[in-house]
Amino acid sequence: MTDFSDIAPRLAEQAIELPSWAFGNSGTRFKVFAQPGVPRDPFEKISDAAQVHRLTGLAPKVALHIPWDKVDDFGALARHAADEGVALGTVNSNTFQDDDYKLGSVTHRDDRIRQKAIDHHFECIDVMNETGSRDLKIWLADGTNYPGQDDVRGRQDRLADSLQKIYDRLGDDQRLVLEYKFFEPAFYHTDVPDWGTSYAQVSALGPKAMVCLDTGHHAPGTNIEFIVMQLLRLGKLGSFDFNSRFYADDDLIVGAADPFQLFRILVEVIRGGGYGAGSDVAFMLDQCHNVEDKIPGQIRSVLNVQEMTARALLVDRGALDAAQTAGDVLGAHGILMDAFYTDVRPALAEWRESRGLPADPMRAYAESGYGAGIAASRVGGEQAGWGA
Ligand code: LRH
Ligand code: MN
Ligand code: MN
Repeated sequence: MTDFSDIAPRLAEQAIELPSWAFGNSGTRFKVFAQPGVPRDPFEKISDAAQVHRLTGLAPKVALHIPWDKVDDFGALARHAADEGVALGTVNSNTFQDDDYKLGSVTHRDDRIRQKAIDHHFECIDVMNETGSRDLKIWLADGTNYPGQDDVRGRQDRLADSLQKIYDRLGDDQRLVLEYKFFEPAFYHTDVPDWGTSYAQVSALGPKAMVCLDTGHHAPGTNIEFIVMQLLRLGKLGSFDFNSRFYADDDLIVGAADPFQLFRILVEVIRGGGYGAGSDVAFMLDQCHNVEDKIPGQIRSVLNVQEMTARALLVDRGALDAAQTAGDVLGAHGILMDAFYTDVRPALAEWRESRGLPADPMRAYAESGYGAGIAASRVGGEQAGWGA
């Protein structure tokens, strides 16, 4: 087996982007439970995200969602982030909360509405120019509920045309990542339902367009690590939205529902060159913390990714290749499982301490008093949440 000391240097290459919306109030369509101390504006969301990075060293960037995180001065938001020791990351567009988009946004038959959706993406690129963000992430709620409701071919053609217009606005160092999802809010068909559709659309655009894989956006039982392998092989895996799910798009803490799946995904990421220095794959979280505390929820999440990354790095590649070449089915499987079953937590605690980080970031947060501080100071005012 590979030794922890062999992989330790590679752990320093890990960088996970936090979603600003994980820090706001969120819930289901049944109830949003308000939590004390929740940020009242994007500046406070960034401050909370910075706590996660301070205690783990794993989360140097925060992804924004427009218009949820709209501010008058994005330069000031970027400077605030820098003061807090983090940077602004991916900019997410939002064409799913406007009455005009009931029947579609960039796929809409009405040119006025379609142009409005394209213009929103231009506005997001303007934000990226101010924040220094590299990636524009597009997830579309576009789809239909009933067979015959619309011409799905025409929608696909308008999607291609709209994406081209958005793509043409990107700067040389900017990228577009197109996220797919197989259902919801539309239930009959979705215009970007799967990685194949996303791949076909971004391939037609050019080298600055990539696929975003949200782990919660697949049918149950889908072999997600195979998709990871294929997109890396094709050079088109732009980013992850990590979360975990039991049933649908649950947006629960990554690695909570199925740690073994997260391990298998990370094994393919590493195998395909998608991890660490020299890789352009963005590792984002896309989660909501409806009943648990938000900052510890994010700390737990990045630690889960780190633990599974360490285990995936521990796979003895040489021995695995030899077993696979020899046709040793159970031997090869056993080599993978040896890495998966290795408890890396004590070694990671030591590794953290050696870098001046708390051995146990969850406990360090609980003892820091930060949670009580924001609960006391952020009283009154409108609290920002998912969709606010
Ligand atoms: C859609 C999605 C997408 C959105 C986010 C809030 O389900 O995964 O990434 O931007 O949720
Ligand atoms: Mn997502
Ligand atoms: Mn989602």
